[in-house]
Amino acid sequence: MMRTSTPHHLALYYFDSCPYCQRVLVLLPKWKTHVELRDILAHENYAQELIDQGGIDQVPCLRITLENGAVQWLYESLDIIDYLEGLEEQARVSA
Ligand SMILES: N[C@@H](CCC(=O)N[C@@H](CS)C(=O)NCC(=O)O)C(=O)O
Repeated sequence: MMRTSTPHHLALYYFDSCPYCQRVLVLLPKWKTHVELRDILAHENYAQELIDQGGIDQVPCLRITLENGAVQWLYESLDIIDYLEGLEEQARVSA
């Protein structure tokens, strides 16, 4: 298994009626990894930082803060799911 460095913080930019966001949202309860939810329709500042810092006005997007403070913006629902499943798997094997 490819090892992913453990993130310090995760935040999902989303809105409820987005079907691609729902793909990710429905899986979150079954995972131990904590993901902060950032609704871009409820909070304009989240929408703004997604565009300004992430670079693309598209949800879902996972903002990954690494232990060293570096920030990565991961777009595409299936890539986000793959990433989070990888973290879960890693947590399981190292438990
Ligand atoms: N292939 C993307 C599609 C995401 C997508 O189309 N999201 C819509 C909301 S449902 C969006 O943000 N559209 C705005 C845009 O693409 O500019 C995924 O699977 O995450």
